Order: sequence, then C-alpha cells, then structure tokens
Amino acid sequence: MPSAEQSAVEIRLEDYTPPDFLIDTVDLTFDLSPSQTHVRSQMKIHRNGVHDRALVLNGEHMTLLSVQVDGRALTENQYVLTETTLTIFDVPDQAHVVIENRIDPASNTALEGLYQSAGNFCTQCEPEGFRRITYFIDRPDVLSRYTVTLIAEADLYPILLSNGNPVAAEKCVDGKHMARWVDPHPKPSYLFALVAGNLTRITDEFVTQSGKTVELGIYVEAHNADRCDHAMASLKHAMRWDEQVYGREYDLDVFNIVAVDDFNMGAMENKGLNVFNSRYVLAKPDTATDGDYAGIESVVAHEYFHNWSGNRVTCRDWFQLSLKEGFTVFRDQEFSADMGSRAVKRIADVNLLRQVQFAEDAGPQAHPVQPKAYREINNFYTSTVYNKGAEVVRMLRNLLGADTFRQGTDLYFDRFDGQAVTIEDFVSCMAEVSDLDLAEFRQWYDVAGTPKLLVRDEYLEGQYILNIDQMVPESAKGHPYMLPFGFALFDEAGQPVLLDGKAEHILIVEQLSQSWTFSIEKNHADLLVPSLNRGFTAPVEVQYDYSDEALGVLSRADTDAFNRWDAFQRRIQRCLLGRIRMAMDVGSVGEDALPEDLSKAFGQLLLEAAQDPMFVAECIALPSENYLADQFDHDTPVEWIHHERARLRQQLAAEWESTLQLIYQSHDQDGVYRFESRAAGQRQLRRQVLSYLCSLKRSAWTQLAKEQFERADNMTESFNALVALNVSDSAEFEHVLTAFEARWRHDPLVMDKWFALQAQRSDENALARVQGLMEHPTFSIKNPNRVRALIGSFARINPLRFHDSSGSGYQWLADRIIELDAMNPQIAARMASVFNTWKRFDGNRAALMRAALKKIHDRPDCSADLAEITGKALG
Ligand code: 0A1
Ligand code: ZN
Repeated sequence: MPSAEQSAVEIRLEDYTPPDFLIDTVDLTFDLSPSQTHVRSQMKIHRNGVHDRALVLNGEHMTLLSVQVDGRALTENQYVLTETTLTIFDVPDQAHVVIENRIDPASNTALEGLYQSAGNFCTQCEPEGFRRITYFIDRPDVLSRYTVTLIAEADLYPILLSNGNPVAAEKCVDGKHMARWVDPHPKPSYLFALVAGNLTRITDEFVTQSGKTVELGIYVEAHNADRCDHAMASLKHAMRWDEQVYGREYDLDVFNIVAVDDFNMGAMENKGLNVFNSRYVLAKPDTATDGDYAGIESVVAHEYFHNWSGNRVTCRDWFQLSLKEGFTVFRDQEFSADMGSRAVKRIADVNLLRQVQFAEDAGPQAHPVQPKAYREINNFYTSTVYNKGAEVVRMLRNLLGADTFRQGTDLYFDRFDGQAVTIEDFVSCMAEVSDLDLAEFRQWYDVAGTPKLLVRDEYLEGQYILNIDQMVPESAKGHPYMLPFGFALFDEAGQPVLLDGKAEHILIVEQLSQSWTFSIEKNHADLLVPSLNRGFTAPVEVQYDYSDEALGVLSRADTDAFNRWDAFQRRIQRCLLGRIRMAMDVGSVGEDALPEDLSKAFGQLLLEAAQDPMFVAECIALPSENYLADQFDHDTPVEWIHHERARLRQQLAAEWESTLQLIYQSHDQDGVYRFESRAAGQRQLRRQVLSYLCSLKRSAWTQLAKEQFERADNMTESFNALVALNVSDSAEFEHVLTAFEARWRHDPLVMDKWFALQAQRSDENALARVQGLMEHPTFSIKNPNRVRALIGSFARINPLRFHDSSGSGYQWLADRIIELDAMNPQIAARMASVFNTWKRFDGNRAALMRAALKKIHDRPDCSADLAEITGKALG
C-alpha cells in the first residue's frame, strides 16, 4: 500500500492559477530557542480578484498557537488545520491576519526551514521551506515586504541577521537582545532568511557605479576568520562584473554572506543575506585546492548574480525554475571565463554537461528544461534545469549576438522588475529586440532528450557542401530544433580554408535536414576537415565520420581551443571503446600496442605545455570511467572499462616517460601560492603528469609524489600528490594518507577530500574501507558534505567496486539511503539517482540494482522525495 508521503499529488504546469490572496506586508517576530522557537506573523493580505474562496495557508511540521483576523481571535470552528494547510473561512477582502506558532529547529535534520548548524540558527526556504517556519502562501508569485524582528539570548547568539537593511538593535531584559531588519524590496517567501549565532564578521565595502557604498560582511565561526579573503575578493569582482557586463547595480545598504557547515546544496541567494555551504566560502592556500578556489569564485558570483536574475525578477511558479537558474548559471560561467581561461572554463562546463546532463537526459529522470509536472519540486534542482538551461541561454546569446542579447536582458530586467514571471517572458524579450522568430526555439525548453546531428559533407571543384540531419528525441514528435552551429574548415596541413571568404561561420540550423554550399578558394583534392559545433555552440551530439587522421589535424591545428580538446578526446575515446569492446569479446584485457597517431598527438600536446599548461592538462586527462560507461546502452562492462583505461594510461606514460618527467620538473613553482590562471594551470598539469608517471608503478615516481606531498606548502600540490599515488597502490600511498589524516583530522572540510579519495580507491577492499570510515570520528551521516564525500564518492566515482557483481555495493548503499531518508529526504533522493542506470547493466547486476531500488521504494515511510526518484527509476 502506498504511504501518505508516497502518494504526494502531481503538480502540473497547465494547472497554474494565480493566488487567491496576496500578502502585501509581513511582520515576523522570532523568539529563538533551539527546541521551542516562537514565531509571530502579522500579515496584511488582500483578495486577488473577485471570488469567495477561503484563505489557504501552507504550513508543515509546526504547532499552531493562535489565529487572529482583524484583531479577533478565531475559534477552532473558524478554520481547518491539516498536516500541510491552515484554511481560514470568511476572510474580508482586505485583512490583517496574525498567527502565532512554535517550531523545533534543533530536531530539524532535513535542513529545510529553520534549523541549527554548529549550534547557530539558520534557514533554507527555497523552494518550500518557509512553510516549515510559519503559515504562509508559500509560492513564488506572492511577493511581500518583510520586516523581521529577532530575539535571542545575547551571549549565545550575539549575531542576528535577516534580509534587507538593519534598522534597530537593542538589549532586552533577561539577557536577551533583539535586532530588526527591513527589506524594502517585495520578495517571495523562498528568499526569506534569518541567521542567529556566535559568528565572526569579516568586513569590506564596495562602491557601486552610481557611487553608493555597500557594506559587505562574511560571517563565519571564529576559527575560520582567516579563510574568507578569496570569497570576499570574488564577491567584489562579481559585483563589478555585473555592473560592467549587464549594467546591474546592487540595491541594499548591506550584503551579507554566512557560512554554515550543514547545508543541502551549494548556497542560497536569499535577498541581502546569502547562506552558503561553508565549502563554498572557506579557503586558504594550505586547506583549499585550486578547484576549491574556482568553486568559491563561481558560487559566490552565482548567488550574487541572482540578486537580479532571480530576486528582482523572480519566477511565477517552480516550473519556471530555469528562468533564474539557467540564466544565472550562464552568467556565472561567463564571469569565471572572464576571470580565468575562457577555453578551459568552456571545456569544464561542457564536460560536466556531457557527463551529468546528457546522462540524466538519457535516463528515467529525463525532463525538459521547463518540466511540465512534478511531485516533489526539490527533485528538480537538476543538471537539466541548471546546466542545459544555461546552454539554452547561451544559444540565445549566440543567435542574437552579444549586443542584441544585452538589449534583451535590459528589456527583461526593466520590464519585469519586481514581478514573478515566466520563461516565455524572457524569450519574448529576446525575440522583441532581435528580428528572430524564436517560436521554434521554445522546443529547447519543452522537450527532454539530447538531439543528435548527423553531419555529412562533400566537395566538388571550388565548392564545399555541408549537410546536417537532425535526429530529434521521440517527444519532439519530429519537430526540428533551432540552434546556432559554429563551423570552420581546415586542410590537411591544418590551415583554415576560407568558406565564402570567411574563416568561421555560425550557421542557424532549423530544419530536420539542411544543407549549405560554400565556395572555397583552392581546389583541395586532399583531406578537408570540418570543425563542427565550435565552442560547443549547441548542446547536441554531433556525429561525423572523422578519420583518425582528421582528428589529428583538429587536435593539432583547430583555432577553436574547445574543438582541439574535443578532437583529441574523441580520438582517445575511439581507441578506448574499441579496446573495451574487444576485451568484452575476448574476455581478457588487450595487448595491442599504442596507436601511433594517438601517441604522436599526445606528444605534440605535451610540447605545448609551457605555452598553455592548463589547456594541455585538460587535453591529456582521460575520459572518466563513468563517461565511457555512458557510451554503452546494455551490458556495461565496468571491469573492462577500468582495466583498459588504466592500460592506455600506462602505455602513454611509458612512451612519453622522459618528456613527462621534464614537464613535471619545469613546471615546479617557487614563491607563495596564488590562485591565478597560469600558476593553477601549472599545478594542474603537474597533477596529470604525475598521475601518468605513477601509473608506471616505479618507485622513482612514487617517491617523487611522496616528496611533492612532503614539500608542498599548499593543499593543491599536497592533495595532487595523493591523487597521483592513488593510481599506484604503493607503500608511499599508505604513508601519505596517514600523514594527511594526522594533520587534518580536526578539519572536516579538508577531511572530505581524504574521505572522497579513499572512497574512490579501486582495490578489492573498497567497500570494507568505506564501511570502516563511516566510524571515523570526523564522519557524520547527518552532515551532507560528509555523506557526499564518502558515500557519494563510492557510489558515483568508484564504478568498479560499487558495481561489484555480488551486489554488495548496491545493498550497502540501499541501506544507507534508507538510513538517510529518515533524516534528510533531499539528500537520500539525490543519492538514489545512482541506481537510474540499472537497465544498462547485465542481467545479474540489473536485477540486483532493481532489487535495491525496490527495497528503498517499497517502504511505507519512504519520503515523497525519494519515492519520486525511485519510482521513476523502477519505471
Ligand atoms: N537557488 C540555489 C540553490 C538551492 C536550492 C535549494 C536549496 O535547498 C533545498 C538550496 C539551494 C542556487 O541556485 O544556488
Ligand atoms: Zn542558482
């Protein structure tokens, strides 16, 4: 029998209706205490339209104390209270509603609503957490002006923060104090936040383009005060960038960021008071890697950019989530590209899209960028909504050109400022400022799945003909997509071939089958190599019958760095997939030699190491085991993938050993650590090179890694040594692991790296080791970061051991998910998505994965979050 939770109703976009009532102002008073926080809410509401329906407020997991309408206390027959709603009858068209309720933050392990982290109070309201704080019309199209008064014990919670500007603070009797905040900008409830705690404040200021001074604050636990510089610098860069690139200025007197250790996601853009997972704030050279620094830069910017794309202009309903998320991810991607290496940033973003979003789009959780129905909106904070959504905005930018796109965003921000709007509104602004008909473009928002483009070409004398056929997903019902398609042509020597006199074209693809004829200057009797979808202008899979030689030309000479990388990766992938298929047939790892052209291309890339170390590091990184696995739609050969990938690494390392050694040495850095593009590129290159060398399992190289670990004065170099040693199962590895733990065992964020690395070790003891680490004093199943680091890394990044044919990995994970579900359904649901791929495995594994899914799903108390994911996965 399905439980009450599991039968959560489906919400459909087509059923949208405007709210029956609007809330003009809300005045909230919190008397904070861990298990009995008292909330008083005074709302001025008015009826929206002409109707006689009752006022229905959302409210969950709390105790109602009293309800008043226009000064009169309601008796129990004047309202109806259920587990999720409070319905008040006979409300006048305009009314003053006062509600008092009690909540229990200390026992809130779901980390939605008001909860405690490290003894401090904080909130997470997006998407539907506010209804766990007080009774409210908790939907994004109800915009209200908030006044918030916080009362708490002064010595335990000296800092009291909320949205907007501070307007009052005073001592109360009995050791308490109070602070009042007023947010002048109407906002939806999901942007509400409060923080109360014992925190240290790092301050700075920013002068906006119109000359207003904004006070900036980052609040952290006292012992982390020396880890905020990078987040603060990133914030100031982001504020300036948004002025310069989008003309958007900040609009309050203060901007605060608070770092909390227990947080379900990365961070949250609450108006004027961003709350962050501490991993996206805290960094200093000896605790954070270059990757951490880059992550902080982009998440700080992302949340800041939401102030316009999300807060000033917000979403009408949660089906419009990508309106704010796709656009904001696009904005943060471009910001990071401007701060560092544009090409490398594009490679990283596309890599993520292909590995995560393409996989999502090909599996049971596939949904359009604008979903049409959901049961639990928490499950729709997905790579499709975020990353594919960003690609769709990028395509608009590419179709319109940067200047017209900017006109479109100006129009959008101006026209809809202070409103809750739809994706359609955004696209209409883009159509209005350009002369493009974007009606067909809408399909990108409406249809799930990744389109494939089949490309063919031919050349006759003086002419080059390009044909593109679209293979659209079934749900597109044969309708073509509209997309920009970057295109250029090279000859055998890697020289650009002018097409109609131009080196590069952005074609608009909009028919199921289309062809273009270009005049080309010379008569190229030999090889002509097209460079397709340059810069990944559209989120599609491109199929073209490249010869190995043609890929060699592109990886050597393409003037688009992204496509150079892509060409080399395609060559590696072709080699690996061929070998994996052969191993499957023969039943053993191959013995064939390294293909000469691949080796040569690898060597050529190494020659460029000094010029652009970061780019070379990206190129020589082998495709992940998961990405290779995604290329199989049945009988995924996890073992052969693992072994053949390792064999190719060893072959390349053996062939280029001395060059790799030279590169390693010549990119050694002295001087203090700085997070800056070239230096980070060199460190990344040394990481790759050292991993290749250590794969040879020669003590000269494992010693070198150990020395790197011992000499390192920054986390990037010390952790990279661990990563390199992890491919070598050497005595040195055990040694550095122990040393790392001894140094960092009291620093959970740093220990997450150690947990994650061990969870990824592919030896036979992997599962037992992970089980053992669950008992480690730094581990806690209540903390989402620890769970992701240890349990998540094993399930996601250790396919060889997670997919052990005994099913031990599956069973163990299913039990952990069940354990998590009782505490934090959001995290449990996210973990469960590793089972999505069950149909792509052999009969034995598929049956075992399915059994694990059923065990999770068929419990009467399975949460709605988890039931939706497992239900879809079971199909
Ligand atoms: N809007 C945030 C993401 C976010 C979503 C849900 C959360 O809790 C359930 C927390 C954060 C962002 O895009 O950064
Ligand atoms: Zn966001």
